[in-house]
Amino acid sequence: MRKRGSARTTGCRRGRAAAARRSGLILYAVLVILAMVSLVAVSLMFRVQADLQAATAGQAAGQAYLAALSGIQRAVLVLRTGPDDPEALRDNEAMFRDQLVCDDGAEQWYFTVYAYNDQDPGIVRYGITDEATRINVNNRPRENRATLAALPGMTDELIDALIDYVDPDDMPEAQGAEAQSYARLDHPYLIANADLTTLGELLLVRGFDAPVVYGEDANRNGLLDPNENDGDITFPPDNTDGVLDRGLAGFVTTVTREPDVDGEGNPRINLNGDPESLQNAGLPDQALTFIARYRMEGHQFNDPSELLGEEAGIGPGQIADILDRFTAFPTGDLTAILGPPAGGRGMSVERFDPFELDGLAPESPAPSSRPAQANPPRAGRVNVNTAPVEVLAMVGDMGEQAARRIVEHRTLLEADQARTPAWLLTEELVDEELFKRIAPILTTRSYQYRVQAVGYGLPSGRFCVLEAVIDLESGRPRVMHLRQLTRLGAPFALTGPPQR
Ligand SMILES: [Ca+2]
Ligand SMILES: [Ca+2]
Ligand SMILES: [Ca+2]
Ligand SMILES: [Ca+2]
Repeated sequence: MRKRGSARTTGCRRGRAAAARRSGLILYAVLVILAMVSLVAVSLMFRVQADLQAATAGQAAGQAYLAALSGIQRAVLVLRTGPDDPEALRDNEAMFRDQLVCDDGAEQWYFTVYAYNDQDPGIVRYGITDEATRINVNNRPRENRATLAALPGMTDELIDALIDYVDPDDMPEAQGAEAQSYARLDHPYLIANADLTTLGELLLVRGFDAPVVYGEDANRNGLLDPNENDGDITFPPDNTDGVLDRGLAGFVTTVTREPDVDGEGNPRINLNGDPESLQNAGLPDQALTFIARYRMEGHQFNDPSELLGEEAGIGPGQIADILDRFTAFPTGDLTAILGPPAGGRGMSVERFDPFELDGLAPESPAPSSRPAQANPPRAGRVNVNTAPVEVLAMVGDMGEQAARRIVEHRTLLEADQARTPAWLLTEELVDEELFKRIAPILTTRSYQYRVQAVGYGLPSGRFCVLEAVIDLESGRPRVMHLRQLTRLGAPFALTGPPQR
């Protein structure tokens, strides 16, 4: 009995031990499963958190972009309401500085529109930049060589390379470089053979490197930052003279152009164009004779200011009207009319007599029967009514003295006088010779404006920097370029409006 009983007890013990082993196994399995589940949960949690962070960051970047875009929109608004009020555009804290866009509960979003301040280079101004206060490198670089040569850091070699980059031919200038030279580079590329569209495109022209184009202003904020005045210790290289070298970017543009129309909005008459419209333009006999002779000799006019002088009988008193109503751009079909160039055989009055000089009767000009055709837009000129001394001094290399006289005198002008650059001559600020040199590079109109805007959030400090060019040529402000400069860093400390 005992034996059977003890056998039963042993059997029971065995059963209990097996059950304990089983439940130990189950516990172990449950623990493993629990560990795995919590691992999955933790990794899922990390992922959700990362996604959330990414979404928040993306949203903040988007908000900063939109805040900066609001700054560009504000500039459009100011241009629409008052393009003729230079102070509203130049430095206007009430419209452009630390403007609140929205408060989303977590962040307050602002924008500031800023520009280089030529009157106090230590601080920015809160305004936009009239691009016609700069020299357009696309404006006939071959003819306007003297102006380009006056730019900082410019050399003959650079000018030749620039001419070749923009001219349509494949003939290199003396020190220039055409497509063949670029094809031989380690990393060859095609060149535009057309106008530069942006300042940055200058970097593609042989010899134009970042120090030439952007000077010491590596972050392009128009301010002298510590790394821009410490020599070679930190990027960029600089000369530690305490003055910001802005490179060509401080003086040059690629975006200016204007409709080639007179004060009343009619297309100007081309001195190289259709003889009939010239004949009917009410020019004095002597001027018509001069134009006819000049063109029969195979020349083309570069600018209507060439009529100034005894030969054409146009004096300072008439030049304002001439500059307003006339223009001079090359005409393709003129060569066809003229035949071979000057000195070539076959040039005769019989073959080309645009003005029928004998039968000319300017007293009773017959109205032109043809509808006026639009001229191509005139490539960027410098606005003599708005450009600073340092830029005017480079125009035709006129020098600082003449430029200073002009800038000092222009505040005294009547609105009507300021319509054409003729006032430089009538107010006796420049002589005839200098006038003829600078007139082809001067205008009295501005159509394009550059805007730099930073959008930023507080307290995060997240920001976005945008640069835009706004064009008024069509009558309505239009954004013609928009570029992100965020990767260059915040242009200055972004602290929000001063506490009141
Ligand atoms: Ca060429
Ligand atoms: Ca800087
Ligand atoms: Ca440096
Ligand atoms: Ca310097």
